[in-house]
Amino acid sequence: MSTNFKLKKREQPKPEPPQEMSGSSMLIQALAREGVDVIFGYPGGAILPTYDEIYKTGIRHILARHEQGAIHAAEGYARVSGKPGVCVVTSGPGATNVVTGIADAMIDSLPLVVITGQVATTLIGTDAFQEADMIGITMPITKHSYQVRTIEDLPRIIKEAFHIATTGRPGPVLIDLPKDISLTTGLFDYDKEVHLPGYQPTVMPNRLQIRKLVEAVSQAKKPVILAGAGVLHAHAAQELFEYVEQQQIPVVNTLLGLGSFPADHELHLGMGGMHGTYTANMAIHESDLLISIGARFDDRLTGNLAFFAPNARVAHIDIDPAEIGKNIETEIPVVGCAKEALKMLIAENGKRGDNSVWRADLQRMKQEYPLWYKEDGETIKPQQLIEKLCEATNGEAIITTDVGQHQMWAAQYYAFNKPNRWVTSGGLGTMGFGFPAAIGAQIAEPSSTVVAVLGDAGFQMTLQELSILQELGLKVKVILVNNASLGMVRQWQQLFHGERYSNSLFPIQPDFVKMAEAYDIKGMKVEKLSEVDQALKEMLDHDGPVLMDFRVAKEENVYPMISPGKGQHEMEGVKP
Ligand SMILES: Cc1ncc(C[n+]2csc(CCOP(=O)(O)OP(=O)(O)O)c2C)c(N)n1
Repeated sequence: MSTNFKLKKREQPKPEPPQEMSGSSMLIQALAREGVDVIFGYPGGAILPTYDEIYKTGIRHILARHEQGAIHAAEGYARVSGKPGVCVVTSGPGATNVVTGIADAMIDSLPLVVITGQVATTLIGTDAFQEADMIGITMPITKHSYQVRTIEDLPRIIKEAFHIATTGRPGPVLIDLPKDISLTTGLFDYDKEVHLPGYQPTVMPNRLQIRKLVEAVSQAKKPVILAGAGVLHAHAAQELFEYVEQQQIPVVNTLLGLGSFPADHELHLGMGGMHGTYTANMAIHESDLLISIGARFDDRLTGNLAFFAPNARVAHIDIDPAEIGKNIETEIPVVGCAKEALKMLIAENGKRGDNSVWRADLQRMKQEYPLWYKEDGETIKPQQLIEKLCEATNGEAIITTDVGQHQMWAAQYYAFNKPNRWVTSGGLGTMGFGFPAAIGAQIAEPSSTVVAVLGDAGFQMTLQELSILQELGLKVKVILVNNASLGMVRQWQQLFHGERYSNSLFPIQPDFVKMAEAYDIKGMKVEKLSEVDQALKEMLDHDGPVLMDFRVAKEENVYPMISPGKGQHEMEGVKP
């Protein structure tokens, strides 16, 4: 039984006799051996030997306009392709500019290999020009961080880095490469097996635990599955579907798990959590068996833990044992890959529990308390904009978002029926993520429609990447849900800070259409509801990138909502 769970199987290259070459040459050779077809990055002094190799070999490199853009693009690429995203930057400020992206990838379990240039080994620790202690800085936000100290270690380190990033629970791995090592020559032997006795992720679940779960399902009257991003990372959407069909258990998605189960399925209850659906949250609250699959019970999902799923036995399937019991007491822990666990559950073909009354109750709840908003027939309601976008793209576009109100509306109103169409910064909540992530997503899937749904504030954090759309012929469509404010901050100030709008409203804004034109991109401003359908059609018909400035109702709030300190059953703003 293999314990090496790869995200996507690569063809194993034939062994090659070891050759003498420089460190930078080794790096590029190793990337080729790992099947890397694109690097996202930005050059500078300490990493120049590697850039020289990039030039000589012609390996594809996307030159972002800021290192943060490069790393979020690598994340978007990883999320959509299932392959590791590779990011190469220089030492010092180049390296510190990717710290947010590394933290983002860590908390959202995205496989990245990040290569940072470093000052020469003889200068490390001397406060040399452009020296930053990247090991010290990134240790808590990577799956592993390496500093290469000798040329002999380099092939092994690169091989281990890819192995660690892509196996078990995926995550970012950093390789800090001092300049002298990249210039030194040594023997490149890339055919040695990875040998990490202390790192052996458990892939196959324990059969006894699976049987306990089967037994619990057969007894449950009110079971619910909570499906998270782990289902997607394990490529297990098909198995989840089969298991749900077999056992007829209703499904709630986490924010990051959207798309792991079809939104239009009768048993799909929507997203749970702070801005989840009433039915999803009440189902968890009332359930007698909660089966979490690849989800980590974060506070945005659970609300006040004291009121979370008070009547439920909890089963938790996760490849990362550290997640089990971290936030929620778990009666049936199942450590292993979600795909393998689901396959075993399907094969067990256990007795279905008698949950027909429960399912009928939940269907009624879904009918009675759907997501809702008030239309006025004139202003563009952001929720309606997303509904129309979903219609116009048949729910099949890849949607990336930033963080804030627009993110929640996209999660609520875009019906994700397929896996890996949804790219959002869930754990870290990183403004500035959505636009570069769309670039990475489009590079991963050049023929798919990629729409970046962004807030006007978040977009302004990484909009310098507009430069590369025309340059690379990327047809990314950017939709600004423009409420002239830091919408989510404004909402919280309205609800919890006595309407004191401290630094959250934009008195003036750039002319986004002119900005688009400056980058040789089609730009459109849309202010009336009556113009939305046509505008979306024009956007999608246009054979190139588009920047759409949708002026939406400024004071719209995201509902329903679980306010801080409240339980899942205490949602406000539910349809009256
Ligand atoms: C880098 C970063 N800084 C600050 C925040 C805190 N924050 C969360 S949402 C938000 C407002 C976002 O405004 P906008 O991008 O316009 O989106 P909207 O909420 O209006 O849809 C802020 C400031 C954050 N999430 N990320």
